[in-house]
Amino acid sequence: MEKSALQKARAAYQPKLPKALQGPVKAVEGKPTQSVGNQEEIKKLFPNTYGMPVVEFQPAESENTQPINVGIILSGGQAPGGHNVVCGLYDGVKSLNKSSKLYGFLMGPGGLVDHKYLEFTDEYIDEYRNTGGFDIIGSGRTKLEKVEQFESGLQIIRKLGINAIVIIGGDDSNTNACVLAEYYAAQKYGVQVIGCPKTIDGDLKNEQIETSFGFDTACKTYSELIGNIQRDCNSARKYWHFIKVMGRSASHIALECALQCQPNICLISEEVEAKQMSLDDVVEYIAKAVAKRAEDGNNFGTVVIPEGLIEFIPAIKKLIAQLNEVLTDPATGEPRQFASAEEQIDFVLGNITAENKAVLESLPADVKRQLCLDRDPHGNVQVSLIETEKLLSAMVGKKLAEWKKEGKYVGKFGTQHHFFGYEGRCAAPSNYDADYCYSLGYNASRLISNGKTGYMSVIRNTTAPAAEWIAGGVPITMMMNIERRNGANKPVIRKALVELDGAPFKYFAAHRDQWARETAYVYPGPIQYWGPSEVCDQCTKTLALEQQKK
Ligand code: FBP
Repeated sequence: MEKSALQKARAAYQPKLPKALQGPVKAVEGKPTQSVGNQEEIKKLFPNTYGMPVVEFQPAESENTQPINVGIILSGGQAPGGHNVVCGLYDGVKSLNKSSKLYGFLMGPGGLVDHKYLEFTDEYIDEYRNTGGFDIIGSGRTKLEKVEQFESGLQIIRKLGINAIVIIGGDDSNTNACVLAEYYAAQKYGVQVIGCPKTIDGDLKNEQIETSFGFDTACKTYSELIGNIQRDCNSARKYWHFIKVMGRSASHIALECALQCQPNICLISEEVEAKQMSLDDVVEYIAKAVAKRAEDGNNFGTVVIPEGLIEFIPAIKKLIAQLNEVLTDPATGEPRQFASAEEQIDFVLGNITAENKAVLESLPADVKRQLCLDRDPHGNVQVSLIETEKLLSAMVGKKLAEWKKEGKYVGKFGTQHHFFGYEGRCAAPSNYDADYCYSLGYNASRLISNGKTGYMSVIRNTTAPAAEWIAGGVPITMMMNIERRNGANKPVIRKALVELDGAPFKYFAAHRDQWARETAYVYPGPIQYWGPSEVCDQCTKTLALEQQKK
């Protein structure tokens, strides 16, 4: 594989490990744990993996050095640092015993079910150290939830003599990891399952998990791009840039980019919902800011939009909830099958309330179509396919034209549109993500050698220097509650949305009026890998603000 100069230099970077993982470890166990909600139901569903203690690793004189064979799976959307989790796990199992083996299942959870895999070697692993992407083994969104899949996976697990499976994924994939761990434990198969918190969206975090990996690098990449646009915007002074950023339902990415770049406007879906804002309220909020800046002679600006916004507008949220029910076959709990998109849309229109139908009909044709069509395998509306940035800018343009007719001064309104998502998911990991991911992978090897299953690999205290990071594991059941998904109540990991009383949002809310009127742009520039620590080793502003209060 040909390498760029940066890749070559970066390959030599040795990611940092917490002090506790630099030699033999012992597992120190806390008290029994409880799930975040619906304790009785979760306990019943996970009798073998419920209530286990939180584990923290501490340096020890010696440790269990039996060889272990591990299989790893990359699940869902790419996130910078995934390769380093694999490298950390590889180095971790080899450091226990040279004859340990690491297998990679290809193209996501489907690789386990279909027995598609490779065995990692030193040469293979070395090609991928500190690189972005998931191409080391590929990723996929196959949902691992059926007994047939677990049993099919077991055949290859037995054939390869695998002791444990590590699943690198977001909340949905880790929920599935927990179900798999419970199943293998209940069957007494002796196969351990460990999860790893991945997603650029930043919505897999809680009291125990400070951040999901990839969020740092993805936000820094988007912020570089937004900063570049802001500089262009401030140079030409003729466009309003509507910039949608990924993040699925949660607005963490939008908020972090706003904290880094200080755009004129940033919408936060969670606030839109809390304030019960309609689509028209959102449009009016933007249009007012545009008109105010026009009064100052500033016919330009930036608007950052979280991709899941549409799902949080209360009327649309209600509509989506009913669409999800209608699109699920109650007999099987599986998505209904249709011969064509048109047939699916007709079925939907014939089976929703008049109120929801009116909301659906009020939306532009392409948005309407996307809401009615298939969900991803985990039942999520594919919000990245909805062009909210274009929808909003068209509606703002219309509103301004109406105001102009009424004699108000609204200035000129020229627009540009951007969607930043795929641009950031495979970026070369920042030092933070390179170190964090390597530690998560290495740490997973110690959870396995200590006999744990149904745990998520966890590294905490990450705003401190890496040597002081705390390594350990958290039972996945601890993060679970029951939620309505695809027309049924399911045990799932609770998704972390932006907290309106949290420090990052409060900081943003305290400054946004000033940023809206003035041109207070910050241009963060590209991620730096070498140089002064204050340039190269900073975590996200979200994490820094969240940890400050503690
Ligand atoms: P995960 O939740 O699997 O980490 O994926 C994150 C994400 O990048 C979202 O931000 C986005 O909505 C979605 O994936 C896009 O999915 P796809 O890669 O299938 O187009």
